[in-house]
Amino acid sequence: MSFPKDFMWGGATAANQCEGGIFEGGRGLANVDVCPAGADRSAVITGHKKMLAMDDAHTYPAAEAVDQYHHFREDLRLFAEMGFRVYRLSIAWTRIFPNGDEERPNEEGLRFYEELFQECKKYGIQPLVTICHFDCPIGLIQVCGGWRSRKMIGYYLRLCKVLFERFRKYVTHWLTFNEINMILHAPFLGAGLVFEEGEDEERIKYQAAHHELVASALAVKMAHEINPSNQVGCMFAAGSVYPYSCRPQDVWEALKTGQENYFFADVQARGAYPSYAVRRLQAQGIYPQMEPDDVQILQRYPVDFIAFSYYNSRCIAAPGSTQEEAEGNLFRSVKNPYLTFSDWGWPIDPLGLRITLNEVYDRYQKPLFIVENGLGAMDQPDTQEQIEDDYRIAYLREHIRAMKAAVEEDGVDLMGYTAWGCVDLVSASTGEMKKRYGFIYVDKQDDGSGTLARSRKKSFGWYQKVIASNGEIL
Ligand code: BGP
Repeated sequence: MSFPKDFMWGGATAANQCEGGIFEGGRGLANVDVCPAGADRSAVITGHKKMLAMDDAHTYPAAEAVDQYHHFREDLRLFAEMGFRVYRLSIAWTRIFPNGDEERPNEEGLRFYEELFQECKKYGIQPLVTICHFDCPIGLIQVCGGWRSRKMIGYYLRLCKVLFERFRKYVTHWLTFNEINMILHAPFLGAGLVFEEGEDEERIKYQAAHHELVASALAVKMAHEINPSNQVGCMFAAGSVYPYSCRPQDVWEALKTGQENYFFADVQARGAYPSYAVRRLQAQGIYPQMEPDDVQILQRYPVDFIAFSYYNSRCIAAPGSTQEEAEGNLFRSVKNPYLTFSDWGWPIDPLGLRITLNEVYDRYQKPLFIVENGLGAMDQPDTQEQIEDDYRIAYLREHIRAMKAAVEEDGVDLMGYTAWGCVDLVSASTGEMKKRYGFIYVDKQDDGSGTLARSRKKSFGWYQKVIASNGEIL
């Protein structure tokens, strides 16, 4: 009774948060490039401030990020030293199709990822590829308004076809969209949506979500046709929703919030809109427009496995409650009095991971994959230039313990675990560098200074032992 021998231990990153090099290799501009650091970031990522180009008044942390574009060999060497069996990364769409609507892909972009995958292969590290991690070409936002348009399905599938064919011999594990449910909370990141004054935002978000869901199902179909060994997962931001109290109104509100969160994976895993969503979207007059074949497409091509990120649970009270609001992964919730919080106010709830694993497994009965988990914290090098990140070790240890219990004691079928931001990278919600998750420190600061040099934190050696012992030594 322990983790399966082939349990996939590793780490996860996203192109826009680590690659940089946004003007290199023929790459085009993407939504993620124009999300500034600072006060305007929130309005931009939620689609309320239109920013489709860079200006001089803002700084754009994705432009250089931690320059993995030029450091990937070094990063992979360090991942291999930690014993990674899997590395989750994403493709920058505009490296492959700079504008999004080209007929032919950009060879230089393909070559970059090919070299990266060759490097993975050299170390026996399996890539787990997120096809779209908060990534939408600016060209497509200009041409058709991002995922509000059904045309996006065709552009996305063009990208998928190129990836599945070109990287057939390197990649067999794919995720269609990162945190697909984030479209409801950060629609510019999730779907390239920018709202005009007076638009019905909910209707547009659910229409865009429908397009992504159809695209995701068709990507599953295509992946299996091109290589029967391909396994494709959905990916959503998980975290069980607790009622603030046992008052039925709180319980009901928590259940509804949970359903809103599960809606996407319900469609991707079970192949149909759940009845609660049909009724509520119809009642609000925002049920998406569908083509006649859509129902069948969703039904025929469900995902093979369920991937999710877990940072924290959420706590919900009935409307009208005066409970204090909590921070956390772009979701609204109230402060859970039984938990402690990170420096960014995110709740810390390891048992919540076990609860979430059980809940998700009960719901879908498909293999699960934790593809993000970790602690965003400020790291200060000590006088010897070492980073003693015991707080990160403590967080990860408790979460891995909870995951172990779910596997060993509850029988959850779990494929693997990739810790988020295994090498320091730019924060998605805040654009900061100082919110660090890595086992590997990168000398890059919020003001853009730093040598980009990599160094091992204390957690590096700790995680190395965790992997070497297959989760027995924590
Ligand atoms: C998820 C995203 C990641 C990542 C992570 C941590 O929502 O999939 O891209 O960044 O959260 O969040 P943050 O960077 O805001 O700390």
